[in-house]
Amino acid sequence: KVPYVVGRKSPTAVAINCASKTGEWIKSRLGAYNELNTKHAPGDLVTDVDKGAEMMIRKLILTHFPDHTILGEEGVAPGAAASAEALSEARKSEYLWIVDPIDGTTNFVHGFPFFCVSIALAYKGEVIIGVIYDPMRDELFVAEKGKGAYIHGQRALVSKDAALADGIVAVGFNPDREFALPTNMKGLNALAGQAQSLRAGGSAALHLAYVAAGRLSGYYEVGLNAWDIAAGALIVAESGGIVTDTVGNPYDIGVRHLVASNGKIHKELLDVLKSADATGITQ
Ligand code: 2AM
Ligand code: CA
Ligand code: CA
Ligand code: CA
Repeated sequence: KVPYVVGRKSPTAVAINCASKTGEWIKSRLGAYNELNTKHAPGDLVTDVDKGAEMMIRKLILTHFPDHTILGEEGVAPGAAASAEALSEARKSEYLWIVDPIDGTTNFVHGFPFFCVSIALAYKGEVIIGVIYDPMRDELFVAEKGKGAYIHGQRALVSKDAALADGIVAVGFNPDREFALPTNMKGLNALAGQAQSLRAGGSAALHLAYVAAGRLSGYYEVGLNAWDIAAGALIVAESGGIVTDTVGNPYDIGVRHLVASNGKIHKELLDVLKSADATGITQ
């Protein structure tokens, strides 16, 4: 049982408020952003809207929970991952918010309407709340540990597809051209002959929300970060799905190579990635 402090606003309400307010603002900045040069990787973009959105979220969270810790993508060096030290600190901190202010920045920059705000709350390293908001469709995905996942108040459930061949699987094109992209391409190639169809929308968090909603039967990508996954992983699990790393270990905030599915196709998905040498993990 999570010992919430009595008399405080519920963290779920704060997360929902943060995600929807920030999402509305992001939408209002479509086509009116300034691109900031990170020079990290050619495909790794960041704008003033990413930074501004993260500041809005931080401010709102700290107004209600001044003693909580926040791990946000724009709070680390450009292109940096959530470091091992940051994650080990995170596991120790009682309440840790894991925030991606815009997941799908490349889409946002080009006006491709597939991006979202992703906010998770972890208690001693375990995700207990996940909220994803898609401002272009006004879709709000919310999960609380043990209480199910909801899309605007309607129960979210994963798809019934029993085999890879029955559904759509999403993949990602991480901008890291040394390791992640080539690995993902191997996975993509192998899945192409197995899944009914493939998609790559460019937002890890929305892919996870779509697995939870039963629109995708699975999603695979290596080279992600804690903030891409945390909220979506809980939302998938609470919708009846399964989230693991690419070799089948259970989800944890340190996982970067991800497989999420409706559960029924999970083993098949892991097997295809293993035989294609596309897990990104050497065992
Ligand atoms: P972002 O838009 O928040 O940066 C697309 O494959 C996914 O990869 C998106 O969720 C995107 O998140 C993420 N992504 C973008 N650049 C990345 C990087 N340098 N390392 C890891 N993930 C990245
Ligand atoms: Ca980014
Ligand atoms: Ca992201
Ligand atoms: Ca981001």
